[in-house]
Amino acid sequence: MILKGWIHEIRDLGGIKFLILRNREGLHQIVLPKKKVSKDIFDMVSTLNKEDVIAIECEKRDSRAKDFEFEYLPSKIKILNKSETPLPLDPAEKVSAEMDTRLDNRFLDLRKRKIFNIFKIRSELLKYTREFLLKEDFIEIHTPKIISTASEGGTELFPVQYFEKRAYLSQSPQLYKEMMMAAGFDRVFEITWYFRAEEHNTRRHLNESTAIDLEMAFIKDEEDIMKILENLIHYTLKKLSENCKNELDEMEVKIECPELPFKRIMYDEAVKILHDRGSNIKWGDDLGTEDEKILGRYMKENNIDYYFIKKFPENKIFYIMPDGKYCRGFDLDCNGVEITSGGQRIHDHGLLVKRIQEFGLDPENFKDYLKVFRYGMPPHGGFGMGIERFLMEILKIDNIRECILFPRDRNRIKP
Ligand code: AMO
Repeated sequence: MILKGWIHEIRDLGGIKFLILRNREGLHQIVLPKKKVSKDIFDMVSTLNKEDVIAIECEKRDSRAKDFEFEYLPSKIKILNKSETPLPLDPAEKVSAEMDTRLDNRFLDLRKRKIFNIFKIRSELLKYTREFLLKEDFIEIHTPKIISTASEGGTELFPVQYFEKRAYLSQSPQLYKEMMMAAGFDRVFEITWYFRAEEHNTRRHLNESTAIDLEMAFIKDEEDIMKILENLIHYTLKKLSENCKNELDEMEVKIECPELPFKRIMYDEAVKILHDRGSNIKWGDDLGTEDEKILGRYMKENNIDYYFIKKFPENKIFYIMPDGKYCRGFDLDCNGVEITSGGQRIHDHGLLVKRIQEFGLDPENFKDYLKVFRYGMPPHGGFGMGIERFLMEILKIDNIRECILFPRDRNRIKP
């Protein structure tokens, strides 16, 4: 058989040498007893460097080593490409590295098993998301990422020179997914990019992030959306726990599938809990990072990881349906981190214009969007779930930068 991969480690014990080869499947032990392999191979192993790429013709046999089920006896070793030394980063993790060094050398960082696993699980998560939503009759769409006006209200946009015009990178497919409701698609989803020129430089913010965005028509209220969301999370977590056992074991993570339905907590109730625990949040304020954490701790004490916060004050965002002094928007938080927000939207043109004005925005800037509401827009709603935020919570990862291949943050636009 032939094994191909990178040299992870070389051990020379005099009468026997060991090569540890790494590839997508994991680590493999190559044994070279002086008496059993040719002198050429035995000598050439000493000329190899860590991270050289090699192909080995070998014979497989059971291993007595505690870390390996099998080992391989080589008859031929071919160097496919040499690696330079010293390495800027050690994928064998004998020496740990700072986050910046890791991200500067991300291709080497990604060779680490635990890091590779994050992206294997991310890929599986998106597979099961698609599987669930397609089964629920959603249509996958792709909307423009170069846009002419803000979609979430005024700020936080990256400008782009679009020939002689000023354009922006899309913050969210919000307005387009709503247009698809007017187009009669009824149920759509998009696995999409968010570009947000936020100044935050935190462990949970990226300037370029990805999300699962969804919109559905003919809903009764926001509960219809929340049901789809909790079922989606339940389905994906169950599938991941069944099908990614090796990756999760290697990462020492256990996925607990949350019970359905998820806990619902009203905004007023959340504010009361926060006041009892020392927060000075005022009624009408959005929950800040610190408030989210306090609430997360309260839920954890009650053995709850995933919980909805609903019945927010009506000033949440202009396109969410007001309901007296409240609105039909919701957030889904997990362990003190907001992973999703969504709600029922306004579908009446007159009310939407009024709300845009009340939020201090100019309806002129929303002309193309507003037009859609004049010719038959059904009641509708949806949500946006941050993929990196969700992964952070599933895999108990502390820094969001770990959950995207090449993070873009306040200070980083390369590699
Ligand atoms: P919102 O702005 O709350 O809502 O975003 C939805 C979800 O996307 C994730 N997210 C982010 N993740 C990392 N870094 C960021 N800078 C960042 N910003 C947002 C979060 C968040 O919960 N249009 C609405 C959704 C809707 O109503 O359908 C929206 O964009 O997990």
